[in-house]
Amino acid sequence: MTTLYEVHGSVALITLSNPPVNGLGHATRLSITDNLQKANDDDAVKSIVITGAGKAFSGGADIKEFGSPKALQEPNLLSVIVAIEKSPKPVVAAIHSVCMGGGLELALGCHYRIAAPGCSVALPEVKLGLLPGAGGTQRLPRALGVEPALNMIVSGEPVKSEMLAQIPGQKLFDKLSSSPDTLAEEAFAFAQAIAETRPLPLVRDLPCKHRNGDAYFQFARNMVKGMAKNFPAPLKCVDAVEAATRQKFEDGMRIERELFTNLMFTPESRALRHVFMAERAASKIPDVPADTAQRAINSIAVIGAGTMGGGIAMNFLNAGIPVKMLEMKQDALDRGIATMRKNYESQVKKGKLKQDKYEERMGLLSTTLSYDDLKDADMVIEAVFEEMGVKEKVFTELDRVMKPGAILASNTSTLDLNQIASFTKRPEDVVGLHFFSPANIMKLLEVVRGDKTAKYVMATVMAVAKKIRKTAVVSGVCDGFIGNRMIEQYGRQGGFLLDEGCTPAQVDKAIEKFGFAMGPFRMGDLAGNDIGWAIRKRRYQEKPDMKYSKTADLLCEKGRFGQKTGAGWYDYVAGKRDAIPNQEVVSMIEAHRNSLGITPRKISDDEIVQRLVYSLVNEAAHILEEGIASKASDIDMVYLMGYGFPLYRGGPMLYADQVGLFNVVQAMNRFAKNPLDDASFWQPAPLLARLAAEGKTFN
Ligand code: T1G
Repeated sequence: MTTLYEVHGSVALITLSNPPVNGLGHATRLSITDNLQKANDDDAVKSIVITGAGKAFSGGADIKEFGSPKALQEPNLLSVIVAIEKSPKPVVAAIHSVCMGGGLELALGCHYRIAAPGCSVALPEVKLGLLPGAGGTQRLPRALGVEPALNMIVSGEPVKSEMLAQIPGQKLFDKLSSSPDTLAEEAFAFAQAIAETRPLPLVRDLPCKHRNGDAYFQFARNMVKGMAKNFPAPLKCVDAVEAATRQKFEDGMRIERELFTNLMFTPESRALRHVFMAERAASKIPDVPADTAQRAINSIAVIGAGTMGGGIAMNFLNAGIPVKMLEMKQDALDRGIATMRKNYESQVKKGKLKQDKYEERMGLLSTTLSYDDLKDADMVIEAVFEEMGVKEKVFTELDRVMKPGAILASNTSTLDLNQIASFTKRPEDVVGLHFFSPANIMKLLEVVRGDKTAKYVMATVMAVAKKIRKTAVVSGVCDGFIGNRMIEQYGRQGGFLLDEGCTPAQVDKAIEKFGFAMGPFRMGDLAGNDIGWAIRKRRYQEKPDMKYSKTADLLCEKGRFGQKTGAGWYDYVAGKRDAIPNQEVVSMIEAHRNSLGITPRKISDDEIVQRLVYSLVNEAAHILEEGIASKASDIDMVYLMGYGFPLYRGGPMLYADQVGLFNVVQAMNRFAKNPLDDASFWQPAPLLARLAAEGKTFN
């Protein structure tokens, strides 16, 4: 059973009990209608209360059911809500903690609603590429008023129950309990008080008008169009709510249903639902049970007060965790702290951070020039120069001073974590925490698991990642881990495209039209072309037969490192980020082509996008085969959260699934025939070839 049934005097209590968030899956829906019937059949029962067990009233429809027949299996959510409305005995919703999506729609079908203060109330369906599909677009405007309802539906953002209760004329809540603890008894008392009240009030019978609807909805559409970009759902939310003001209830419900069903099958909704589940799946490590004991992390040490060290430290200060920062010289410390202050002060100026919060956070920061001061920290994260000799010195010192049980983390982005761990006598306590710059902004955190990293260390850092609001993805040890290993192939394809006839702007525009935040050349200018240059120089030694275009080296030899030197693939005007195409660079590329005897050809945007994106997919398939990543959705999270892959496409692996792996392999076979490309790279990874041959998908 996924609802509990009790009778107390003349009140029947139906408690949703489907952990973790009382998702309204089929079994729960059936259990609600069965118990509703039971309550109506029991003469001793005069009124009914519905509430939720655990940490939510209800988190809505069961997202895990979407796409399966169960989602529509009767009683579907619409039928459950109608059954509640038709109940001859009054039904009171006792709402607490979280009341979202279908959970709120269920409550709107009840005759009365009592909410505890502090409850998060939302219709977040738009964040899944949908709109409320069980009457939310028709009932909420009736209960709350058209404009506050439309704001909630289009934003999907939660609003606190006490805020909603203050909206003039609202009929969403009949009352707020004086506290969460008194909700149950107040709901019971209310249910007894209205037991004989008739007629039973129905939200669907409330009027729903907007005094100047045409103008308002036109304004709403213009606003939504701007923020919706590649997502169709927000505009459909406006359509559905407008229907509530213009149609009879049942007609409005039909319009909502049609809009909802259409959105369910859009690739954008498929992508957003995939991301919702992928983000939560990433925190689960197949061989580390959820109940693995964790270490308490109440204090952090950060080695290095540079850009990365400062950004890393801010994450913990923001989470209220004290940080002790070490540098070799006082002026480096002073510079690092000044940068952190500047970051916080700009947030205060923008109104994103209160002054007292800023001071509170900086109050948690201490500094030192001596390793011995770090010994009591629960975890230390080094963000020093990316060179193995330096890492060795740092970890030897850390091994000497840190207390037993401390976690020793490296922020390395490319170096071998197992080798770093070997500099200590406690490799089981060594882990990689690869933050992405700017570390206090980027959500992605690659957690690099060494061969000897202990399971409790993994469990601990994954929990810490959630606490500092990072999306953590576990990576095995290889050069570049997941993201940087994939982007190296993406960058190689960008270079070959230049050799074969493209300009940097053509490549960037094509992939930005596909949805990337930035193409490879604008991104190189932002990150610094010298970073890729250093990696290629290492590559030329390690893998002399790995093919690269020389154009990026030629660019760096001219000192055109990008925005930091005012010029890279593009020119930049001081203080502006606009990438201005530079004829000298284009001529340099043309001259380089001539020197190779290459006749430039016109390359379509489709080919540009396919070669860039499929290079990610093929390298990712190798990463999966080698067990560097444990699941394809983890790779999607890396690319969505750290590399600007378009959210509405769900990540490279979901995108490849939607194109069809057979088609991806076909395209790769074509690229392999191009003598100027790298035929050996375009041999499909065995996993990809197998899935394509079997008509299967990554996800
Ligand atoms: N369905 C299924 N599972 C869900 C779920 C849901 N609606 N919400 C959460 N979970 C799982 C989640 O996958 C994770 O599972 C666990 O619960 C804890 O989640 C017809 C069609 C409710 C605020 O969009 O916003 O109703 O990883 O880590 O931080 O109009 O979950 O443990 O296996 O996020 O405390 C609309 C989505 C659905 C709400 C709790 N509802 N959920 O946050 O825990 S569509 C939503 C959330 C709908 C109707 C339409 C949050 C939360 P696991 P968590 P949390």
